[in-house]
Amino acid sequence: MTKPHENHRENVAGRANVEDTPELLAYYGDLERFSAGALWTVANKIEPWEPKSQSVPVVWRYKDLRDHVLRSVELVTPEKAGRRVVYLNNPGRSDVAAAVGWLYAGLQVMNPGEVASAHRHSASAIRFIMEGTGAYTVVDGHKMTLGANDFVLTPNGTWHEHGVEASGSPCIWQDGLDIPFVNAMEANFYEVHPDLSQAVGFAVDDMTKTWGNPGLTPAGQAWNKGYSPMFKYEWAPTYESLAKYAGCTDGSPYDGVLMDYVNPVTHGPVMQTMGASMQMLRPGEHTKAHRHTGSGLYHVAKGSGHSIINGKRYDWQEHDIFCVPSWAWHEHVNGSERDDACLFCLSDLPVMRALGLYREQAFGDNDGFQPLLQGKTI
Ligand code: GTQ
Repeated sequence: MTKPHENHRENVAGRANVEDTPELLAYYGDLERFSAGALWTVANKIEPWEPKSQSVPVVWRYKDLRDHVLRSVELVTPEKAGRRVVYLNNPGRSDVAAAVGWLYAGLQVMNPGEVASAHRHSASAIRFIMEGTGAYTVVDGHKMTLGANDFVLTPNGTWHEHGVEASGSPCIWQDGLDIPFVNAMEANFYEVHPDLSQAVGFAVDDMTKTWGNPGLTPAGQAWNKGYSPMFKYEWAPTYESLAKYAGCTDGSPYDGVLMDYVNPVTHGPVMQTMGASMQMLRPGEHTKAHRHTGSGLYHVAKGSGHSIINGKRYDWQEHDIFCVPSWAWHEHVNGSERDDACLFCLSDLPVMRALGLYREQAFGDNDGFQPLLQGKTI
């Protein structure tokens, strides 16, 4: 650890640049005794020229993790563990258990017939289903059936529980929560449901059937909560929408064919703190590099390829998860000349935008592609 007064000696007018002297060191010591400090000892660190993410780019490969996730089934029960989850631990963010930035992620596994008790918390969550049949989630009494690549919300404050029907098969899904963010805001509450489970009070999948119809909204139905009433976004209509849109757009040079999941009432993000998108990279597509504020956690929904993040290449295939830290240069490449590839992305962009912190920049040089750092394939 560097001591505060050793941080950043930048010889730039207008920036802190004070050499230590015995008098100053004594002065710093005196201030410390009264829980105070001299700003110039920390100024360049707390006000960097541009964001300096503590997260490092990581790819979590499903072929590496899947067996370990399944092993947890023999080791702990959902009753004992609360949630049987292997979480994704970014080496730069293990102090706050984040996968990237202020986002948490984990791989949860459940066997047929298992149920994890109902709870609610201030953190919001999504699940992205990876494999298995018979998975379901209940959110505030609304039961949703879940298939591969479906994406379900459990917004902040909603009671939720997960299970797999006895007739199903072992299920694995990705959880994504804003736990680190809500903890950073010192606003996280947690409650276990008094009955440990909820009564289902509505027709199965009613929220998606009510609110998820293209171009139509249920007459006379009001919804004014801060999150989308469409709790589940299914893969088939998502893919169909991307394919249709791809048929009539050149897409973005930086993102290919990208669509945001939205709250059908506001057309804004699905939740206040986290947003989600699905992007299609057409066969052979290589997007140009850009960077923006906001952390992204990508889940490969379909296909294979690689991304170049801050000059290093990260190869990925179906169900791998990788992260792009805030303000990191990134470009994506579909490795197939025949098939499209689809990337689901969970992000904190709604926070960035709502707070006026969103900023983006195109990589200007080299036709918009990052030069690869030597030997940097991960
Ligand atoms: O299912 O609400 O992976 O509270 C971590 C914390 C899942 C959940 C996780 C959680 C949940």
